[in-house]
Amino acid sequence: MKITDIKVFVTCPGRNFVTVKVYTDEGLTGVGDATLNGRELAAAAYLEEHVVPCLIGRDPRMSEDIWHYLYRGAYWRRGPVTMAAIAGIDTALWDIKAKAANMPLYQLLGGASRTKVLCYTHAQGREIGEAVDAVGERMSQGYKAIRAQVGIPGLPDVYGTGDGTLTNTADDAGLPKEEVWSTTKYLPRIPQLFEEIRAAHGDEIHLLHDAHHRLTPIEAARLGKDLEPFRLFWLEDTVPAENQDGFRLIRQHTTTPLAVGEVFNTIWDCKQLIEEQLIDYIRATCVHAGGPTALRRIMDFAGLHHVRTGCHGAADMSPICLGANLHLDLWAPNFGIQEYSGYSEEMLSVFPHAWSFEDGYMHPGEAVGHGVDFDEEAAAKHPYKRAYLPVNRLEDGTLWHW
Ligand code: CS2
Ligand code: MG
Repeated sequence: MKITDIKVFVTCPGRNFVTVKVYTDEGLTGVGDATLNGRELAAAAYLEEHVVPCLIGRDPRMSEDIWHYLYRGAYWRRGPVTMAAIAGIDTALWDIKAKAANMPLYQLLGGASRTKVLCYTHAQGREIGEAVDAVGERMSQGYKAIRAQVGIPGLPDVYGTGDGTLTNTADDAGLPKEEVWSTTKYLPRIPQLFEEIRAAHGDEIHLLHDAHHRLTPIEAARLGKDLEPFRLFWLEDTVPAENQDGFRLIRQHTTTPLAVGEVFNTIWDCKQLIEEQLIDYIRATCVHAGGPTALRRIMDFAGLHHVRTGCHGAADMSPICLGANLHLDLWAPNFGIQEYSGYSEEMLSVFPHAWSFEDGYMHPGEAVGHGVDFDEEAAAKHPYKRAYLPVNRLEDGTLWHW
């Protein structure tokens, strides 16, 4: 079998997605997600200008060799753009391989280790009461695990309290929106939030929270301790994780489970965190971590160290990434949970899919391949629209972590 063509599509059905489509001389095609929120055209150009010419004529079944050709062969290894581009190709090749084998991708990985995939979704509110009600609404939709976020008095915009659709964000000039942050105002508010959620909804519902990289290790330790009575499923992205050592101090102070990794793009970003069991869940996801070839290595490495998977699944990775994640989730012996923040009907119109949601669980479906397709005609109706993730500053103007 040979690759005859590779096309890269950038479409914007409510937010931008980058899709790779690989064509073969046997008529099989595969699709992959290469979306990099706020830098979509960088990933698309990397693919079109530097990757596609090298792959025409190669055997698409040689996904391992092609992965290393693109990783080692680039010389300039790692990084979000490179790894999202590799992910798009790799996911498409696994799609083709599973189609050629006439089976769903999870069967190719080793079969199902469970009958369904526990997922979690988002609930938020500017006021605690609103967030408590939003958790109740999600519970009525069948979710067994819910991430709760809340506005902070005195701060106009706070991560996770927007309209929740994560559509394209930019200011009126089409540039990054600027938000304001205060950890001092944030820290006392979050235990209040979870005290009221537990009081309203009991102890059974799994609760999660995302600090979105904004704390120092000792602040994260404080928050983890303060949240212990509410038995969170996990506290996510407490501190920026370039310094993996930073988690050692948090670990020493709290038993609240820790999750990190949605921004990681190779196993090297989390090797120490996993080896030293400084975290409980690894959030690496197909599109940012280099595709199924790389993600299953991270999953297996995590499994050696009591670390479970918690793939990132916000709406800024396409339904293709979610679909591929679900196959890895169904297979992985150390599966933990899958994020599913949902997609609009407009987004789903571009990505016909076999995955399903029922009563708080998902399943990738039994379609051959990863079970997600790309409707080129529908995509053409939604041209790319430049957008950015927000930028965050402290109240004194210091550029901070968003
Ligand atoms: C968030 C993401 O879902 C999450 O855990 O951290 O929604 C994140 O804000 C976006 O993926 C950034 O593009
Ligand atoms: Mg997050």
